[in-house]
Amino acid sequence: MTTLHSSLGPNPRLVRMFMIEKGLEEGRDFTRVHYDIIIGANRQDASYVAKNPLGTTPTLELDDGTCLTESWPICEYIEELHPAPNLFGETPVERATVRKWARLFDQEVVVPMTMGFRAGAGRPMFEPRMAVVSPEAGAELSAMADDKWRMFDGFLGGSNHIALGRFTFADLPMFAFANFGFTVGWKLPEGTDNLARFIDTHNQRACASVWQQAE
Ligand SMILES: N[C@@H](CCC(=O)N[C@@H](CS)C(=O)NCC(=O)O)C(=O)O
Repeated sequence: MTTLHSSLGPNPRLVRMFMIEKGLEEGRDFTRVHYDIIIGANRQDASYVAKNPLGTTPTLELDDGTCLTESWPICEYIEELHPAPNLFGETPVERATVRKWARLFDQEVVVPMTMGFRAGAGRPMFEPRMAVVSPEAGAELSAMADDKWRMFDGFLGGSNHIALGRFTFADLPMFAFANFGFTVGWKLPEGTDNLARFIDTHNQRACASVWQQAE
């Protein structure tokens, strides 16, 4: 059976949310292996690093042993196998639109937010395992990420969907990284009422349950 190698954190949880949205059930459609990333179990397990040389989660291991990594391409793979409900767009233009928003969010928010976290509150966990910028640079990156959260608040406006006016993949990274932030003491930047409403709305979805489960 397909195995999702997973852990705490926004990236594996993004894939788990996507699977729930696709109606895939743990135990029936895939198995899940959990790694304790707080203690670095993911990077100490040689058999896991053989599947994903970066040692990060998630990895989707297929029946034939192929290991897919990177949360977004894993979701696109799942979309191809399970086209309904459609979450990446029905037409080339729709797909380009969904990918545009996801890429913009990845580059403008996810990169500075995660680098800022690793240099700040996450430093004891990450410094032993990867290059981390100085605390001062980390604070600047976190402030840059907050500015870009404000930009996304503006893009959302009165909608609860960043792309296509309906629920798509592009909503999930925003929801996942906000929830990740909340678990590590981050708060929505001032003046992001649209984002607050967006999060409240998506908290009602079944997939939000991954943020309420102890792991
Ligand atoms: N770009 C990757 C990021 C993967 C990643 O950084 N995963 C985190 C969990 S959210 C992780 O494994 N952290 C523990 C570590 O780096 O040791 C993706 O989209 O899947």
